[in-house]
Parts: sequence; C-alpha cells; structure tokens
Amino acid sequence: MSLDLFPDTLAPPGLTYLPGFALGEEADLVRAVMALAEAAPFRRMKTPGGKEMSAAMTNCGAAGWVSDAKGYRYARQDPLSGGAWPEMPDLFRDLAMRGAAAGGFTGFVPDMALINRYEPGAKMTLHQDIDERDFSAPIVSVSLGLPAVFLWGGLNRTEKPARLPLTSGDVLVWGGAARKFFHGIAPVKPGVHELTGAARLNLTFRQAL
Ligand code: MD3
Ligand code: FE
Repeated sequence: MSLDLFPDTLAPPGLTYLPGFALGEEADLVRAVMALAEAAPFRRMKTPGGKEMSAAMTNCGAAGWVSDAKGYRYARQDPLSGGAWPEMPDLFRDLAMRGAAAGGFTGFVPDMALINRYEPGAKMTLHQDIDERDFSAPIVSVSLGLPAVFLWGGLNRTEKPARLPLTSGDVLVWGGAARKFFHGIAPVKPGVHELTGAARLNLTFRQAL
C-alpha cells in the first residue's frame, strides 16, 4: 500500500501500515504481556559496547533476542532463568498471522516475539534487524500504550530519518526492501496510558530461527 504518512520518496516497498488493526485486542494483549513477564521479566540488556539499553525487553516463543558483552543473538534459553522463554500466547500468533496476511505475507508464522517496554525518556537508536536467519520473512510490529515517534532512516544510516507517529493498536508489516531499513524510536514523551501506565509496549513478531 502507499502511505500518506511517508513522503513519496521514502515510501518503502514492502511496508504495510495497518492503523488500529489491533484496537479491539489491546487489553488482552497487554494482559498477556504482563503474564509472560512474570516468568521472563523485562530487563535492560547491555550492548556489546557495555551500555545499558534504555528500553527494557523480554521475549516469548522458541527463542529470545538477547544482547550482552558477547554480542547480539537469538538464544533458546532466557539467560536470567536458564530455561526456555515463555510460550507464545495464541492471541499473539493469531494477530501476527492476520497482520502479515493483510500485508501480503500469507503463511507467515512467527517463531518468537521480542517485547520492548519504553518508559518515558526511553528510546531506540537507529539500527537494522539483521540477526534473523531468513530475511524473506517479514517482521510484524504491534504498538501498545503510550504513543511514540518512529524513526525511518532508509537503507543507509546517514540518511536523515523521517518521523512517523505510532499509537496504541497500530500494526506494521515490514517485508521486502523495507525489511532491512534503518529504524528507531525517538525518546518517549511522559504520559500515562489506561492499559500500560507510564509505558509504551512494542511487540515484534519474527521468524528468527
Ligand atoms: C523496520 N523496535 O525491536 S518497531 C526492534 O518500537 C525495534 O520497539 C521498535 O526496532 C519499537 O527491533 C520499532 C517497528 C519495526 C520493527 C522491526 C523492523 C520496524 C522495522 C524491522 C525492519 C525494518
Ligand atoms: Fe528493530
């Protein structure tokens, strides 16, 4: 689809924006996040460079994205517990599959979800998602809670990023060329959301392994 959100020159092939696609499901999704965070708590991981990331993270499914002094990778065990990550809730998988299909990726079945929690002031600097095995699979992202400004940097890091507002219930499908674009999140503004409190949650569904 083409997006009024994006200037024409930046409208990335392979991106589908589904505003409000998860609106009726937000409360159930947030409840499921809180339940799985009891087994695998949100934690602020360290980058290989030794800095603590400002967003807190957890995972569910067959593997989790982890970062530490040794680097970034997908790990089948939660380093905090030494055991498996919580199973992916059915409502997560269902939503991701419906979103992917709406974006033209029929048959996408995520094997994991990375869950980011941003408290006010937290951000994510521009990066690419390139730790997954197969880039022909899309990534489906779901925003919940406080709004945020998504930064869209194109295919090279030095491009000045476009700024795009995301609100609770928005779903985006990143496939094709868009899959390897640089992206990030501007510092989240202070606020309180009825479902998440002073936080933004983002679920990214991936086929990682
Ligand atoms: C574009 N998360 O977890 S979601 C991440 O809001 C991440 O927490 C941000 O970037 C967040 O890696 C942005 C949107 C997103 C997710 C994955 C992408 C955009 C993407 C992968 C490729 C291109
Ligand atoms: Fe990312």
